[in-house]
Amino acid sequence: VSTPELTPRDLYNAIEEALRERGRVNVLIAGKSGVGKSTLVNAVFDKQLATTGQGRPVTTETREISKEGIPVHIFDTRGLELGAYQHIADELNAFIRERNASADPQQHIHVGWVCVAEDSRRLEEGESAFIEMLAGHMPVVLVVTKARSDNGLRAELQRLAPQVRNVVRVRAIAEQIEDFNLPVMGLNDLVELTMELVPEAQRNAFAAAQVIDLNQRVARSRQLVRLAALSAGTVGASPVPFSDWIAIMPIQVGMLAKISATFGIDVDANMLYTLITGTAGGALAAVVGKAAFVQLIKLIPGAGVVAGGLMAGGVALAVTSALGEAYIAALVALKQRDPAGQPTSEQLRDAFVEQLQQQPALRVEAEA
Ligand SMILES: Nc1nc2c(ncn2[C@@H]2O[C@H](COP(=O)(O)OP(=O)(O)OP(=O)(O)O)[C@@H](O)[C@H]2O)c(=O)[nH]1
Ligand SMILES: [Mg+2]
Repeated sequence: VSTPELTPRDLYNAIEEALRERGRVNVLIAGKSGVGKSTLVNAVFDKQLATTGQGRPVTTETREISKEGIPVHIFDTRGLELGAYQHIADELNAFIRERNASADPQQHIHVGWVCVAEDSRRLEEGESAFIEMLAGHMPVVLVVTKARSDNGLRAELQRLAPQVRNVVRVRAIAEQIEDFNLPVMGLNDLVELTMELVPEAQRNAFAAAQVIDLNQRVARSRQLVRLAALSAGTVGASPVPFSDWIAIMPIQVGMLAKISATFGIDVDANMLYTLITGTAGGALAAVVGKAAFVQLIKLIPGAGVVAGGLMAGGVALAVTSALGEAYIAALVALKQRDPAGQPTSEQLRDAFVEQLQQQPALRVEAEA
């Protein structure tokens, strides 16, 4: 029993209500050519936005369809045609992967609608495989299009495609068969069901985007570390072994400042200077202090008293690099604990010290 049809206005209000605080929802519609994907998109938006037709495949490439004021975007796709089935499925898979690789969760595809025409009375192997692929990315609704008579097909599809969240029968355009008027049906059900899946889909997208976002920040930060380590190495290669520790400090403070900014963490110069000089905590001073420096020089093969001045360049590079890596690891740990939060200077120091102790290049003090 389907619910009585609401007016398009009601539909929009319901969508808006459901989405007010959730941002945009991206729906991907897929299925064999001619099952009525584009027609369904038009029916949902109550407007001719997508080209439809009979005879030959109509939609030739993925099109993002949206309507002013509605935060739902539907990606109408090229039909899975006989002969090019796998090719098109792979293309769609690549498209989804690309969208879902964005650090912005609003760009991800959140929900999938896989369409099967009711008259086909079949779920083919290719369609099952496609559903399985899609369900690996997002919640999927199986849409039975051009609904006329169910005859147990819906239940059968539910059994055949256990990965889908629901099977919904729709009729996107009214039909007259003999003396019977078959009105548009199922659109509300489909939209309502989809909206129920949105919080979960958005959460997934948000979590995935956060990981991507974090990875991107790490990659950018690593680049900063490489640059800083190189300049520290150059400065450190000057022939005065220990005065250069002072000389490379500004490079290291600058590096930490830039990494902080990359992670969107507010730190002031004092906080960073304290982190580097270690006056905030004895543990830090012990780890990166001069004692460790001396030990490091001893550890480097071929380094002796004479080579000391020269090797300091390599040491400065190694220490700066280790400092940077430890700082990145600390920020990742803090972000994973509290993605939106700003760490206090104590939290920052504790996380940093913890990571410093795990850096092989800096572990000399403890082992010596
Ligand atoms: N009777 C009836 N016909 C429909 C319905 N939905 C779609 N059609 C018809 O089916 C034909 C194909 O519809 P499209 O929406 O173009 O199909 P499509 O899935 O987008 O096809 P491709 O773009 O080729 O992949 C058109 O002639 C539509 O009018 C429906 O609910 N009832
Ligand atoms: Mg189409």
